[in-house]
Amino acid sequence: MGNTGISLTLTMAVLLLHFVVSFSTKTTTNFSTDQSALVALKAHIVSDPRKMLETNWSTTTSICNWVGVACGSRHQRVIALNLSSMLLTGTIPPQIGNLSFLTSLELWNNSFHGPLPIQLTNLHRLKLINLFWNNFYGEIPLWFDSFPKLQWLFLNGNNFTGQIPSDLFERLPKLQMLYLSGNKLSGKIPLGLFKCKNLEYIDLAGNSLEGILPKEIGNLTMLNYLSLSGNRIEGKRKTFG
Ligand SMILES: *[C@@H]1O[C@H](CO)[C@@H](O)[C@H](O)[C@H]1NC(C)=O
Ligand SMILES: *[C@@H]1O[C@H](CO)[C@@H](O)[C@H](O)[C@H]1NC(C)=O
Ligand SMILES: *[C@@H]1O[C@H](CO)[C@@H](O)[C@H](O)[C@H]1NC(C)=O
Ligand SMILES: *[C@@H]1O[C@H](CO)[C@@H](O)[C@H](O)[C@H]1NC(C)=O
Ligand SMILES: *[C@@H]1O[C@H](CO)[C@@H](O)[C@H](O)[C@H]1NC(C)=O
Ligand SMILES: *[C@@H]1O[C@H](CO)[C@@H](O)[C@H](O)[C@H]1NC(C)=O
Ligand SMILES: CC(=O)N[C@H]1CO[C@H](CO)[C@@H](O)[C@@H]1O
Repeated sequence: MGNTGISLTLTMAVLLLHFVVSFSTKTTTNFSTDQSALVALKAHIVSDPRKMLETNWSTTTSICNWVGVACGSRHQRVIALNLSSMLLTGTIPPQIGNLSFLTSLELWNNSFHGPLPIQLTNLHRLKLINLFWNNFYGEIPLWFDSFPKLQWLFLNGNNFTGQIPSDLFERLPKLQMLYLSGNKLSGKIPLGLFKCKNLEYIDLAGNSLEGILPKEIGNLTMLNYLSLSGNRIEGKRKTFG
């Protein structure tokens, strides 16, 4: 009996140890995954005149204390990144896609440029993407439909070209705000847009869009703001709300 008791206790202790070790290994692994993603981002910033990140984003302190970084309290994973209005110039590296707990990505009012890396699609938890007032260019990627929780999408004031992909919106059921104004988008407003039943704000002003405003606009019962000015779109001006 005594022996069984001891060996049971031992087994439990070994199991517990195993659990603690594997748990902390996992946590560490993912923590440093986030860290290396942010270090990669920092390495892709070519100009930081206010030295916002230079000393603050030091690997000797926890990334959760870095300026612009917010972590979840339970897992200590990065849930929000906000580098807005920091006068930063640079590109977004593919490693951004490793911040797998990210719900909010805000880089607005900087000089980030280049195309958006496809690895952003790994970030299924994103609710907010706010990249307005940068110099991102290229076409608005089709894969922007990979965000089942996305509510707010701000790509206005960049240099995006080409058409708005027609099936872009098929899988964005939660979208409430869509800001694409001040780019160089052309072609027609895709019908797919009107499948986003939760849309409240649509701003497509200041592009080169053309055609007639589709009657399906009436399907968007939540809509209370629509701006199409500065395009070549026909249709009556209409007030919602
Ligand atoms: C980095 O910035 C954050 C937020 O401003 C601040 O709380 C933290 O102390 C800074 N860390 C270092 C090492 O400067
Ligand atoms: C992000 O940072 C900007 C500039 O510091 C601030 O105005 C904005 O409120 C922040 N966003 C959130 C969600 O806290
Ligand atoms: C944009 O960033 C610059 C530099 O930080 C700041 O002076 C300006 O007020 C910001 N604009 C907005 C609208 O926040
Ligand atoms: C992070 O992302 C890059 C590029 O997408 C990838 O090569 C790398 O294996 C990922 N994982 C870690 C732990 O950095
Ligand atoms: C926008 O893109 C065009 C080429 O498509 C380029 O000539 C122009 O310099 C870009 N403008 C900005 C502000 O980045
Ligand atoms: C708009 O609503 C009508 C009537 O409910 C429906 O038949 C049509 O498929 C909808 N169109 C779009 C693009 O969602
Ligand atoms: C415990 C935990 O969150 N593990 C995750 C660590 O990161 C990898 C890659 O992003 C995930 O596959 C694990 O689930």
